[in-house]
This record gives sequence, structure tokens and C-alpha cells, in this order.
Amino acid sequence: MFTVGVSIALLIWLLAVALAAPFIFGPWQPPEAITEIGRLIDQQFQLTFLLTGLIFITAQFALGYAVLRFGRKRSEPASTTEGNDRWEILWTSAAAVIFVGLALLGYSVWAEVRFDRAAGDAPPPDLTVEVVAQQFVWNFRYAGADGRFGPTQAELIDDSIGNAVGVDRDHADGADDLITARLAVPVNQEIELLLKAKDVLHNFFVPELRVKLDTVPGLTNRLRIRPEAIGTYEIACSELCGLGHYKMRAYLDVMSEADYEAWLQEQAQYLY
Ligand SMILES: [Cu+2]
Repeated sequence: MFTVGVSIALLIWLLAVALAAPFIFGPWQPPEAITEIGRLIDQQFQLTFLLTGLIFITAQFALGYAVLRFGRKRSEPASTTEGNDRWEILWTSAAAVIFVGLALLGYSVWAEVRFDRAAGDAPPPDLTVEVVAQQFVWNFRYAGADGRFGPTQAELIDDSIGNAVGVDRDHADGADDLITARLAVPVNQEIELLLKAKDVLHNFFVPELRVKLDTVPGLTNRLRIRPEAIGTYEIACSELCGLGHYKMRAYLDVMSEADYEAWLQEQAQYLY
């Protein structure tokens, strides 16, 4: 016959296993990472999941055990406990060490993405593309054959003729700038993305790259990527940016060098 104590302990254990199972058996894994940084982030993620998962399971089983062990029999009088200082100190400091340790480990991965590669220490990029977000479209600008982005002016912005970023076509640097709807890049090259926004906050998110960074009006956020697998990947806006947010997406095409060159030439035909 199950007592209330046994039923509660079993319920706690069952809930703990049911909550942990999807993470252990992994029906919700992210898509495979296509960058070295992506794999570093995955390792960090898995370590965090493993440690916090073990702690979660241990704590829930201990809780169920405590219910069983210290549950009051109806015939006994109620009693109180003062707790155990030694155990309190032990698990509080263990939790502090684990969480601070994870944060320090994660910091080095984060710094690799945000500082070492995005800032001045990084080698010059093989290609720089400007990513300009607006409600509810992504625009990509390539510097063209001269390798220089032309100046932009707000008055020149005209979506109806495809000049979504307001590039000055009369300027020598701006005459050959390409503005495209897809982000094409050659595989295995160092790509620098300059993230900008025309109106509100948006967020550049490509799950396979494991990068997610806000585009902020008035700021240029830099992001370095080096995709290693040819393919097409979805770019989603990951910041609620207005009524059309749900349909704000574009595609990242990682191509062979030859395909990329051909794509660039094809796009240049549509230059106005
Ligand atoms: Cu958006």
C-alpha cells in the first residue's frame, strides 16, 4: 500500500526523469554547426547541460529520498530540524565553484567570437559584406570590383529601385556596389559582416553558425564567420521588430569559390 510519502517521492523522481529524458535522448538538437566557433560553442553548451543536468537529477532524487526518509508517520509527533551547517557550506560552495567555472570557460569562447576575431587582432577578412536590416527585409551590400563601399545618404534610399541602403551611385566607390536579397559567401574564407539597421532593432541569427547579434540603428556591429560547409542556411530575424517580424528572413548561401564568382557576375547584371 502506497503511503502519501512514497507517492510524493515517486512523483518527484518520475518528473525528474521525464524532464531530463528529452535532453539526454536529444530530440531537440540544434542543426549541425558549420564553423569552428560553432563547435566550440556546442562543446560549452554540452558541458553546461551535463553539469547542470547531473545536479538537477541528484537534487531531485535527494529531495524524493528526504520525503521518504523524514516523512512523519501519523502516530509520531511533529519534529523540526536545524539543518546541517557542514552540508550547507559544502553544496553552496560547490555550486559557486561550478557556476563561476562555467562562466569563465564560456567567457573565453565568447571573447574568441566577440573580441579576438571581431576586433583589430583578427587577420584582415577575405570578404566584407554589409548586412542592412529593415522592417521586414534583409539587404546585403557587396563592395564590388573596387573593394570599397560607396558613401550612403538617407535621401537616396529608394526601395522601389532597389537602393535599399541609399548608396550614392554617382560616387566612384558606390557605382559598382551590389545590393542583394541573399547573402552569398565563398566557403572556408574569413567573412566580415557589418551589421546595420535602418529603423528598429533586428537580430541576425543563423542557427548553423551559432551566431546571433543585434542590428542597431546608428551602430555598426561586426561579426566574423568562416563557414566550412557548402549549402543554404536560413537567416532569421530574432528580435521582435514589428508586425511583419515573423516573415523577416533571408538565406545564407555558402558556395564554392567558382560558384561565388559566377554569382557575383550574375548579380552585377542587375546593377542599375
Ligand atoms: Cu526584424
